[in-house]
Amino acid sequence: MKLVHFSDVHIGVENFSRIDPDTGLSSRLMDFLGTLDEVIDYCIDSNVDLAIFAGDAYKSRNPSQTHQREFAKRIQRLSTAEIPVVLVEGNHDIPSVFGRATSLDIFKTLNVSNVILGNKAETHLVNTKSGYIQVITIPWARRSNLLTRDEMKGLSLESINAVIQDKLSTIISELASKLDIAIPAILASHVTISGATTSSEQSMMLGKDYVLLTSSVSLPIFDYVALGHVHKRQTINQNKPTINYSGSLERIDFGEENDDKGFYSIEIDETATSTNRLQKADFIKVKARKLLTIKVDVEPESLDPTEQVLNEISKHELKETVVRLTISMPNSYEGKLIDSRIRDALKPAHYLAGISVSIKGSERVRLGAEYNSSVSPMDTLKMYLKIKKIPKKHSSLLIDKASQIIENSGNIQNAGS
Ligand SMILES: [Mn+2]
Repeated sequence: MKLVHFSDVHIGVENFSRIDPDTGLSSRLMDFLGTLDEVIDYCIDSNVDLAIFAGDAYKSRNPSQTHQREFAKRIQRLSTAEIPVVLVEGNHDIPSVFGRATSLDIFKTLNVSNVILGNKAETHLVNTKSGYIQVITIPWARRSNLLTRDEMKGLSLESINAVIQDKLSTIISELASKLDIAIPAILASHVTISGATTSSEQSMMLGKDYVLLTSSVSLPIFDYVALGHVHKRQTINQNKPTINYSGSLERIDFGEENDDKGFYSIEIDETATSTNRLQKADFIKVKARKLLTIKVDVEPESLDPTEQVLNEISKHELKETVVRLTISMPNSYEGKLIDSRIRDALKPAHYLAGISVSIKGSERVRLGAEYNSSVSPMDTLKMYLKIKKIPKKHSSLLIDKASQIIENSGNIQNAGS
């Protein structure tokens, strides 16, 4: 039995984007759809028995119609190829307001064949070409689903998280205890597991998540545990059950510059006994957009700092990359860099994320369009005002005004972690 495990597609992340002149769409949307296509192509070409999507289809809880259409197109391809696909809801798929539809609900509403919606903690018995498999889905937990308002009263966020962790662990072990040991079983969840490592800049995640212990999910009845939410792909547990985060399909910020992106191809021997069904869990790389930091340390004896920077740039293949340049140099070279020549040399890149120059320990930031996607507009403004040495009474007035404008412009920031 062959399975594919992927997650964190995040359609709608459009940082480092150009507008594609042919389609009018953001080039980064094409990137995100392109890597998702690689997953779907693989599923169809290898005729897999089951695809597991471990959550976070979109960036926003309110994805645009275009984003929804493009995701649905790809799920439809699996459906038409008669490959069952389990869609586990992630935190980005679930609205914060109780009662509102999630962005994946539509597949259930339309009763799309071969699509199994993992919108609650339950066991699905999936009939595949190679026989039955049991899939326990544990979507991202809305607090209000696990705790009543009374239970939450007076509790700190930490205590609420502790209750959620407890309840989820109990739910998983109860569901697991009812599994049929004669049939392959996997757990698919969108969740943070303690011990998972994140990339250094994790702009899509915030620190307020509940966290499950590895022991809550590493139950021996599972042949494989397919996780989503953490964008860095990793193996949490090597032994039975193998527990993997497949990670996001695209790089979202420079913290992921050196991370491989892709999905897992799983092979389960459905005829083996429960103790050794898992045959293979191979990570398959996709062609995610490359992010590249070029660092130049201008030496005190350098004759021409611009030449040294250009020389360093020339060592890199810039085509198709999102590039950022960081230069550090002694203060004797201040004002000696020829900006236009440097920018010309960086032109072949898909996108210039920014140029920063630091002089003898003091940071001079030239604000590129998106020097660092994890820095919020407010922080960028504060940085700018500081660099420009704007007097405090003026800068606080500007910050006030800016925050009003940002608030009024609505939901331009991440819809959530
Ligand atoms: Mn997530």
